[in-house]
Parts: sequence; C-alpha cells; structure tokens
Amino acid sequence: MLPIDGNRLNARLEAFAAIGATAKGGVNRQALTEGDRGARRLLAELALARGFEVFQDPMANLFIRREGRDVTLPPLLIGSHLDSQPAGGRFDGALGTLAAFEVLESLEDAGRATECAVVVVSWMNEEGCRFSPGCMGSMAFAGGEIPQAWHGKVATDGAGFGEELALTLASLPEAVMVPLGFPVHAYLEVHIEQGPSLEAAGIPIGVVKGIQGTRWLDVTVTGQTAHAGTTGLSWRRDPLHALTAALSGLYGAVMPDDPDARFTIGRISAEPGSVNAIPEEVRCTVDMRHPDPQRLDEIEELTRSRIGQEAERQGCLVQISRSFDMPPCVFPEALQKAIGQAARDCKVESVPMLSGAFHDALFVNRVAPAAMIFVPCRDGLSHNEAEYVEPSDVVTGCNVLAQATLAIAATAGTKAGP
Ligand code: HGY
Ligand code: MN
Ligand code: MN
Repeated sequence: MLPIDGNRLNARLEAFAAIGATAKGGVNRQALTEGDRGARRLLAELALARGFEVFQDPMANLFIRREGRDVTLPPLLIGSHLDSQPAGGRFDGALGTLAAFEVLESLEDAGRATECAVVVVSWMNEEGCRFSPGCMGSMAFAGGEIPQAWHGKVATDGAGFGEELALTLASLPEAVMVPLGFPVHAYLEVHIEQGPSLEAAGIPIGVVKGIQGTRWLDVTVTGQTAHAGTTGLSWRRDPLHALTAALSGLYGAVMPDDPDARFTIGRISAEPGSVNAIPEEVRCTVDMRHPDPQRLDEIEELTRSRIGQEAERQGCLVQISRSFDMPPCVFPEALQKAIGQAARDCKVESVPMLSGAFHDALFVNRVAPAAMIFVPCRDGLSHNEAEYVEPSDVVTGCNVLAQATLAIAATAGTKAGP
C-alpha cells in the first residue's frame, strides 16, 4: 500500500476552493478565466516546489511528471480538471486533480519508484459552459489536433477563445510547452458521482463501467418584434410563444416516457428583451443524454421537429445546430477489475456503475485504456455551490487511486499491459 496524507489533501481542496470562491460556498472558475489561471498556477507552483516537471500543451492541458524507472515507457496519466461551472461546487474536477497530485507527492514522500512515469493532468475546459463543447482539452489531446472552428469561438461572456487560450498559456511560463498528444500507458480519474446512488447505498467507491452519451443543441427562433399593446394575436410572429410551446411539449414527453433519458434547457434568452415588445429572437441550449445512441437520435429528432412545428405555427424561422456530440463509451474490463481490486486492497466496498455525467476519461479512452473511480457526494448534488464530499470519502477515493496507480504502473512495459 502507498500511504497518502489525507489531511494534506483535504487542506488542498480548501485552498483551491478559495480560488474563484462564490458567496454561497462554491466556485466560479470557468475555463480560461482568471480563476482557472489562478488554480493552474497554484498547482504548478506546488509541483515545482516538489521538483516535479511541469509542462503544458497548446490546449493548456497542464501536466506534472514524476519520472519512472524506465523513461522510455509511456506514462500512467492520473487527474481530472480544475475548471468549474459558473455556480459550481468545490469538488467537481478539483477532487480528481488534487487526489492525483496527492498520489504523486505520496510516492515522493515514500521514495517509491514506479516502472513508468506517473503524470498528473488537469484537462482544459472539461465543463464546456463558457466555451462549448465540453472536454475541449482531452478531446484535442485524443484527436491530436485543435479543430479550426474552435479558434473563432466566443464565450458566453463575449471573450474570444483564441485570446483567452493565449493568455492562459502565457500565464504559466514555467510550464514547458510540449506538442498536443503523447503515448499513454493508461488513464485513471477520481471524480464525485454527481448522483445519489453511492450515498444511498452507503458504498464508498463506484467502479465506472462507462459513460452515457451527451448531445448539445444551440436553438435560435426568429420572429418579428412588435408593440406588446397594439399587436393582436393574428398579427404576431412571436418566437417565445413558439419555443415555450415546443419546450413544454418536450418536457412532457422525453423524460416522463423514458427514465434513462435526460433533457435540460440550461440557458434561454430573448432579444431585444424589452418588457413591452414582442421578442425578435429567442435562443436556448438543449442538453440531451442517454446510454443508447439510438435513443439520443430519437430525442434529437423529436426536439427538432417539435420546435420546427411550433415555429411554423407562429410564422417564425428556426436555426438548430449541434454544439457537442459525445457518444457513450465503455471502459476496458481489465481496468475496471484493477479498480475493483484496488478497492479490495484498501478494504472498502465498491460497486460497478454507469456515469450520467460526461468526463475527460471518455476521450482519453479513445487513445489509452481509461478507468474512473467515483466517490459519493451529499444528496448526489453537483453543478451546485452546495456540492459536498465527506473528508473521509475524499481520503478513500485517493487511497483507491494510489493503490490502482501502483498496480497499473507496474504493468507498464509488460505484454499483459494495464
Ligand atoms: O456536464 C457534465 O456531464 C460534466 O459534469 N461536465
Ligand atoms: Mn467534472
Ligand atoms: Mn461538471
């Protein structure tokens, strides 16, 4: 076993929670903001103080390397993300990134050599809420290129992606620049479950079997702005009337008809936004999730057709585009077994489960075997400032990660592989 310092880890979580802290006890550390840059800087400084190598790639993915016996072997990658939702929790992403750093420090404290290097990663823009899509850093890492279309992206607050990315890269001159993508032995990520099942079952560890599919749409319905007082019904081309009629039908159909489906309108806006003028244009986002890609297609088709029908009824125009498409993934059996074994070695119970949330591990799994370790969060609440994880569950998740790190690093260079 590798002893970890649970107090150090929980204190670290507190220190990072102070970066981008919100009045209600959460964090607003959206990707490529000052808060995100502040958290990256703190992690890099902690790493440099321990003598670890710190580097970043053109997508501002941040890496911290502790060398292994055989420098030629692809490293074991462990980590998560430091960016957050606008009204996010202190554990989503930060837990996995800091637990990984705790494992690296504990290896150093114990003077434990590993066959291959162990590299901690903090992926850029996992959340996708300021700049869509989500998982930009891990997606580009796995794909080996930055999609041209991303450079022109504009944030929800109007900032430009290219400028913010350049600022973020420049904010950490100590991090050596490396090309995008490198061979990886395996990838491990600790994350809060962001759902209620582990807490309800009283089980401290979830072994993630896979991640359901996610698809995002940007919807724009355009009508004609006109006087609220003088425009009778037959004269109106009201895009908000059309969109709300379509959405109330979709809320009434998608999730009630299918317990595995998730349908969320996270953002809606109306322009010109005047109290006494019919809107000219309304926009909204749609977040659809399902374990079955066929069902995702059906939900998208229903969404497009309902909005189209109601827009036509109101004499409005519709534009719908996909901003994110993340097909479901299954993690390799062998790695799931290794996580289960690591939990047994730590003498804690674990249960296999599917992830309702997407994660960077989904994209890394396309280029290297990946696995995830879930820990319970209070009431299953996440993407909420009240998000909370018991310190003991933080420590258990880190212990299982430490144990799995030792076991999987030991398979580097062997025929069996991870
Ligand atoms: O939205 C998600 O599933 C992730 O938490 N960003
Ligand atoms: Mn997350
Ligand atoms: Mn999240």
